[in-house]
Amino acid sequence: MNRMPAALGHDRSPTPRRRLFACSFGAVTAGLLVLATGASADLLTPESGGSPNADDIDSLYKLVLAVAVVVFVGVEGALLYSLIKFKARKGAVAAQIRGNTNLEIGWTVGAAVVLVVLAVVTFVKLDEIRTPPNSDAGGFQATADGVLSASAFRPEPPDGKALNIKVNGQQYIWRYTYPDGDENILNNAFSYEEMVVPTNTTVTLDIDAQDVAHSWWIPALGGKFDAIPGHTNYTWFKVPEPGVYSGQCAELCGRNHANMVATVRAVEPAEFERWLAAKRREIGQSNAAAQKAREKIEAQQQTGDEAP
Ligand SMILES: [Cu+2]
Repeated sequence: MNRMPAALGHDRSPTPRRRLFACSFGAVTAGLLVLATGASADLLTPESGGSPNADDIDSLYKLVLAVAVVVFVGVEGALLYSLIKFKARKGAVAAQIRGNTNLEIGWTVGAAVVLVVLAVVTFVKLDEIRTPPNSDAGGFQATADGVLSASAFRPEPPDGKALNIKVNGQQYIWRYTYPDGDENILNNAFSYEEMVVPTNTTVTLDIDAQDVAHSWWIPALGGKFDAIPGHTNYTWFKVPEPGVYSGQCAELCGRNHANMVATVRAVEPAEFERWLAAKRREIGQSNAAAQKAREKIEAQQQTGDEAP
């Protein structure tokens, strides 16, 4: 018997119901993407307002968007105008024009000028986005004698003074190590998930990862930066006003990736100093308590060994 499998014999042409499903699926997907605040940021443009580099990225984006909108409206407008004005009518055929030298030179040069202007503006802005400025007069002063950990790769502000924080991505949490002037980084203050920073202070970040690739992203404080094991990426921000800026690991890094949130809390420099001192005290006390517990266990083991 010559029987065709049901799936092969099935009619694949679009039915109204299938078309409706495809349209609804597309609309729901687009709606979810728009509603995903982290992904859509400022809806149409990148988030800004937290740091000068984020503001520069935002203004550059808006400039490119404005030029693109003008080009789009111009091209589509000319197309629509021509479609309506020169629509074929009974007995009338629109003139067929080829080889209009002025027109062809015009749109070639015009497009080139647009690209050159955008390229120049982008490279000028890129420098401002990459290079951190000096801290403001009211910023955190503990680094007055210069950078605490200099690097040949990290862009530094012109006066070389910045608060450097190390950002380490781990499945599934962010760890921040604060400078201490101590050679041994293990003695430095650290925190998880929430980074506390002083306002009006240039903060440079050294970003890496402990296990797999992560991505550091606080939208209002600048672009995404890959956090990769064995490689350090650098960025910076300077927050003018106290406030909380939220972000999220932006690289699928495992089953709990969605829980890998990050927060930057900007506080007045004096409050930052108090917070840092309290953190150091807490960590010092915990280390002392752990040391005591270790000694006690060792002593117990020794007496246990000595007993018959
Ligand atoms: Cu991650």
